[in-house]
Amino acid sequence: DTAALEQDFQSLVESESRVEPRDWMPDAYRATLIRQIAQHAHSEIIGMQPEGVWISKAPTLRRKSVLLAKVQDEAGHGLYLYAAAETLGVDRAELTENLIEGRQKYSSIFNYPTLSFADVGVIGWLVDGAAICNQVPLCRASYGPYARAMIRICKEESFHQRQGYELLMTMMGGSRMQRDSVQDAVNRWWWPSLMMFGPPEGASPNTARSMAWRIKRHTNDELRQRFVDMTVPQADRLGVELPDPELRWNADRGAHDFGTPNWDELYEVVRGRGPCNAERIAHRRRAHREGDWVREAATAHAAKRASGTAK
Ligand code: FAQ
Repeated sequence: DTAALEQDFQSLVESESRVEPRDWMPDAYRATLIRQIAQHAHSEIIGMQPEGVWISKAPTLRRKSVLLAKVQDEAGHGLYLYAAAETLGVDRAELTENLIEGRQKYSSIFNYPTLSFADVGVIGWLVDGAAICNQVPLCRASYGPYARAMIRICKEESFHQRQGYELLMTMMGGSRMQRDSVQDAVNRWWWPSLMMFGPPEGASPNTARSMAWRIKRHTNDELRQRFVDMTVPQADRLGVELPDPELRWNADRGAHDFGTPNWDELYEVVRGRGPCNAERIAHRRRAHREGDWVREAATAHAAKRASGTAK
């Protein structure tokens, strides 16, 4: 019966065994994974837009090729993740429809505009830095296909984070205008980066169950704290200020105290009312419709091959 199956399933995840696609799993576990993996995949795909607009405006050929490679990696991450979601019985076409019809979420962070080239560096440093903090524990998620996708993604995110930091180091060694533009980008991206980790304890309905299932390993607040502690020395080294007057080392806790993000802003952005939500979805919808003919041609070609009539 289901209760016994659930019991066995819980023992399996608690023994740190991986759950594989053909194994029995509770419906709610499957639904939670589809939700999280789909949101994650959509984030990677929508996440190509803020930086993508700077590819044609990059200041040198070197910066252009690095940025192009990074944005292509994000497309690849989206594809690994859609493939992982497909092992749970959904298909990518359906997930894409859910995204462009606004039925599924993607990370709040990609609804902010990129106003200068310094934003490219700050996204690499802070946004990829936050993504790494959140995703390294997901390499041990109980669902095998998701955990394995995460290992590869985290390696690439580390490169992304370093390219951002290196770009900012270069700009901080440049003119006054360049340094100011880095500080301005840090001021705009700091709080939204903290919000990426999700709502705080008490306002995060999924955490307890996802932790019991060993999908998540830490609460949103624990990972946010880890990110702050990791980032403060990097900011010092870079010579930028993090825009939080309450940020200070707390020797008793062995961690930094910091201010409270504006949670109302996070909820507004998640509900679709952030600065760029409409633009991001409109762009994605247009790109998808413009690709209709490619999908039709590929499907027709596959059918011809299957029937042996392809040249
Ligand atoms: N934005 O109960 P919880 C990247 C939603 S990194 C939007 O705490 P959970 C790399 C949440 O989904 C970014 N929605 O939920 C890159 C839930 O929605 P529901 C993507 C948010 O799942 C870098 C509700 O609020 N990374 O793309 C946000 O336990 C640079 C309640 O929240 C991932 O997706 C938010 N910030 O924890 C690409 C990592 N926070 O139930 C390009 C995998 C929460 O209504 C350039 N995901 N929500 O459907 C996770 O680790 C988790 O899903 C969390 C949320 C931590 C995001």
